[in-house]
Amino acid sequence: MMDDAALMERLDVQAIETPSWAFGNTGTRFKTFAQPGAARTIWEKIEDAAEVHRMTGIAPRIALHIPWDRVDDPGELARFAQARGIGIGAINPNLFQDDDYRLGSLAHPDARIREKASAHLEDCIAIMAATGARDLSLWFADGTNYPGQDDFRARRRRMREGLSGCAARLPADARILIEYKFFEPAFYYTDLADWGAALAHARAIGPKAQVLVDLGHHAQGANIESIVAMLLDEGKLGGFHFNARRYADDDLIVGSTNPLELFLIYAELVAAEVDPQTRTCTRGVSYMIDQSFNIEAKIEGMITSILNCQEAFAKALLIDHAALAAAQADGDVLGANRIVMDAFRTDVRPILAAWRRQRNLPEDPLDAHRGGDYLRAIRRDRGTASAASGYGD
Ligand code: PSV
Ligand code: MN
Ligand code: MN
Repeated sequence: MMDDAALMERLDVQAIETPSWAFGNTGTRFKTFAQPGAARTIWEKIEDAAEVHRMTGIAPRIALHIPWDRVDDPGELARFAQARGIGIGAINPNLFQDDDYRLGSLAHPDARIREKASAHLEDCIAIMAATGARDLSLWFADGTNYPGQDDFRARRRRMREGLSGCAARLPADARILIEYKFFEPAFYYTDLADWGAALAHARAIGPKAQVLVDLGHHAQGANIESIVAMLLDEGKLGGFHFNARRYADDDLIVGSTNPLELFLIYAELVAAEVDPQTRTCTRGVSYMIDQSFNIEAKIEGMITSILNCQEAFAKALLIDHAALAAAQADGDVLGANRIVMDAFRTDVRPILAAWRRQRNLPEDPLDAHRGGDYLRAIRRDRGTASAASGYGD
């Protein structure tokens, strides 16, 4: 069992990226509700991400989506972020909102469209090189809607070729994270529908490719923590997109409806660190939020998400692994379960408050933000920008 001092030290290493797209006026395809003070530009999104980091101490990078984020001079952007205490996180190319991508991007039947998609990936790689970003986070809308529309194996080979070419162009120490999603926007067949499809590509490509797990991208009831354990064991877990889902790809606040799932995921990460066979596999894992806030206050939503991750991690650190191994070896079904659930049920809020106090962070980040000068200033200075017509616009 971990004592308080050791727990606090472990909490220091946690870092979660915030996504630029959560700070602007994004919503659903039905309606986007504009909010006073919502960020209008990438510069303002960086300012907001810096506020989240100031309040929580564990959100030191902002992930970008290209070209939702207009990046004319990536070096300048990185310096702007650095001056505000944060760095540039994963670069997310957008290969799904161009008329040319009607039949896909890297898996498109027409070589000219595949080349266009690869050229966009190269542009994103240039942004990585200029900003020091380590991860190129790849999600594809590629798929088909009807049987016979295209050839599964041919599409898979085109996807493999495109991904391999992309990985080969990465800067040293950078990697592609291959994100899967079981449906949408294609409904009959999705080129990267599950961890198996992503893992097969990542293994074939080698050390520069890993798998990204987005919590919203699985069928109802899927055991995501076991997928995490398996990918760690394969040395192929690259990162997370945290959110909460009930029906589809809901992108709601992580831990709001799925606190146990989030805890069990962190429990697998902690367990893999305790295990000498997988210890090194946990080191490179990236943690990111992939959410958008429509009816809730955006910066508050992000602070809440980050704090939910911190709480889940702290609880996972409390699991008594020696006792758990003994109960498992004894076949003590409910004894083992109780050890895990005891950690989940522990109220870690006092120790997290103490952790913040010791690090000169606000003891209650949400209250501090609500009552702070930053929120007042952005509401006053930014006004209410007109809401975009769709997600991410
Ligand atoms: C797709 O549903 C996804 O999860 C991908 O990560 C995109 O880049 C992101 O959402 C956009 O919010
Ligand atoms: Mn995602
Ligand atoms: Mn998603």
